[in-house]
Amino acid sequence: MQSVLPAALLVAVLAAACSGGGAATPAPSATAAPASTAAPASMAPASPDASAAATRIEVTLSDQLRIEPAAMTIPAGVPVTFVVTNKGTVLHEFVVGDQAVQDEHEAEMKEAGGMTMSMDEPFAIGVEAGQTKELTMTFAEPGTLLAGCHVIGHYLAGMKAEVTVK
Ligand SMILES: [Cu+2]
Repeated sequence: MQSVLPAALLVAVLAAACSGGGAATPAPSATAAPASTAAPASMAPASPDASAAATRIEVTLSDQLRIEPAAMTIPAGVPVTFVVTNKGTVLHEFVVGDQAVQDEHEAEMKEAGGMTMSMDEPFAIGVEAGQTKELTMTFAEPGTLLAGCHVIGHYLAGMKAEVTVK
């Protein structure tokens, strides 16, 4: 009796091991398939570097209340880093978003009595005079956006740029 149970267990274990092994074999090959699709994915570490280089955009802010370039085109679906330099002598902002975002931020700045942002947001940075800061964003969809500075009076004076995502 005692030997029967272990034997039955052994058979069960063997059966399980067999069927399990059979099932497990497709499993590694199934993970091997993603692994071979991971070959493009393992190329991905290289392509972020390449695309990161390709999607760094140098931007300058100036006391002439201009954002240069005034029009920029960036790719959708990959991280884009704006390298923003304030060449002026006062603080400027770089706020990226559609018209609604710009209007909202303009209103916030007015409400705050012209107090500049104390902290950066995922879509906006304040850049002190003479400094360079980076803002990295990924735009899921093609479209036309704006970049603007909302230090009081700047946006209305034309401190904005067109950002085309495609
Ligand atoms: Cu400004």
